[in-house]
Amino acid sequence: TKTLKDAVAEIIPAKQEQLKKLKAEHGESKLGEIQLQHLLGGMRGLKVMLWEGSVLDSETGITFHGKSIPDSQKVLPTAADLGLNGNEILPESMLWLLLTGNVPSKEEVKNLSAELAAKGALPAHVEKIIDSFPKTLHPMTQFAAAVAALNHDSKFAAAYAKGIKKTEYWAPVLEDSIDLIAKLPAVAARIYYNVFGRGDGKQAIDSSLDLIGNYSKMIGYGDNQGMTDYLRLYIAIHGDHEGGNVSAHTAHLVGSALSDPYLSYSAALLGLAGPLHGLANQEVLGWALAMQEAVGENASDEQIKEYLWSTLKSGRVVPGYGHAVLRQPDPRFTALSKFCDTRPELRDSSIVQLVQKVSQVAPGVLKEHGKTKNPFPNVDAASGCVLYQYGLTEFTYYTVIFGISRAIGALPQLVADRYLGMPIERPKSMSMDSLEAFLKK
Ligand code: NMX
Ligand code: MLT
Repeated sequence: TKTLKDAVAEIIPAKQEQLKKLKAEHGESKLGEIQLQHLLGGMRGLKVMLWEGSVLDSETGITFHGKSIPDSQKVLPTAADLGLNGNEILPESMLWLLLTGNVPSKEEVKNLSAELAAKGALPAHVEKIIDSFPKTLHPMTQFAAAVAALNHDSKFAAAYAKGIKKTEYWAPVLEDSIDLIAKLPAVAARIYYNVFGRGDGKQAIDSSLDLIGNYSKMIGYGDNQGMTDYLRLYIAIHGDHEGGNVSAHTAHLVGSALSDPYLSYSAALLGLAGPLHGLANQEVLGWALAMQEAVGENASDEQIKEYLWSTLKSGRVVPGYGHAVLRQPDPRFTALSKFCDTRPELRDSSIVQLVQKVSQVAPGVLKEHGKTKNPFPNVDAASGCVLYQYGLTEFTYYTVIFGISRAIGALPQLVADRYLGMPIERPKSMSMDSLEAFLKK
């Protein structure tokens, strides 16, 4: 049985060779052309980043090292495989896949889970920082600040200060990444306790449980098997969405300055906190509840249409719909909806039913509206209503759960960036005057 560090070390020579060959054989090959509209349009579609863990296809959605969500559900070890309750993928299994490209054995996941539990406790200074925040400070701001403060103990920053060789950077970056992932549940649970007074404020880590089994227990859902299963699935499938999304891209950019994983991931969380990105899951719930309030529990299609139009006419976006890359319903939305179909407590929930109904009505309205390139639901359309139904009703907290997850995708790429020797990211920018001058030539 390998450790995760051994498994990463094992793939590095082949990855380095692959990069060397690509550079040597295709260094000057064209991957497309840059037009002015790209520069002005958020760089949509430009192939300008290396990202190993996953690739997003506009029609079929995300694959993790070539595996779709259903493929991953078939092969990745679950809680039951570790002798725990529950049949959903463990985020530890996804982390292993994203870091190495290989499916881990049950034993490997079990050992990784135990390592994460052993490393999960918070240093006293971070507990104090979280405890000192006003309850009115948004949970995502608290999350990012606490994660940045964890860099006090960064192994990479300490090794860099001592003059570690460039070829060895990846090992302390991996160590910091594992330490950080291990501590995210305790950070998130302490924020939940401090702001909302729910869960276990003492953050006790149970060494017999997996990462998210522990998290669920810490936020007060240890006895709710449905919620624990949901959190495992949610956190496993939100982990990676290729490199160009705001949070992953930010972690990669900040990491390219050799900022350690804590600083890089803290910056990523601040991007995730924007309403067009991760905060959309908070926005969806607020919006859906306001609709429920306005039109009652059993809204007709017509009432939903009217509500959608009132949102659009007021100049707001419909949260949970559209995507910068996807042009079909998000397979993560489909996976979460399937989860709801298998659980009577969710199938019969009025808020889950409303969200499902909206997903059938909204695409027609958004098509008629004619602006968005993708009228279909993204993952955020579905993720919050399940939390709400299970009693986690404080929706300003929802993006924190997304933030636990994204680490599982963004941090593996930081490790790859370091073993591949990726340089500092520094694209060329242009002013409008310099663009005009350039285009006149
Ligand atoms: N409701 C209303 N208008 C929309 C929507 C929507 N859901 N989605 C896109 N549009 C508009 C968009 O604002 C833009 O308008 P304008 O020309 O006036 O600036 C126009 O349609 C074209 O936008 P697109 O090219 O389709 O989308 P883009 O790639 O720029 O942005 C999102 C992608 C995801 C930011 C956008 O679809 C959106 O704002 N969706 C709602 C927020 C959301 O659900 N975000 C979560 C994304 C997933 N995540 O977890 O991060
Ligand atoms: C994500 O998971 O990061 C979102 O779907 C946004 C994106 O991919 O651009």
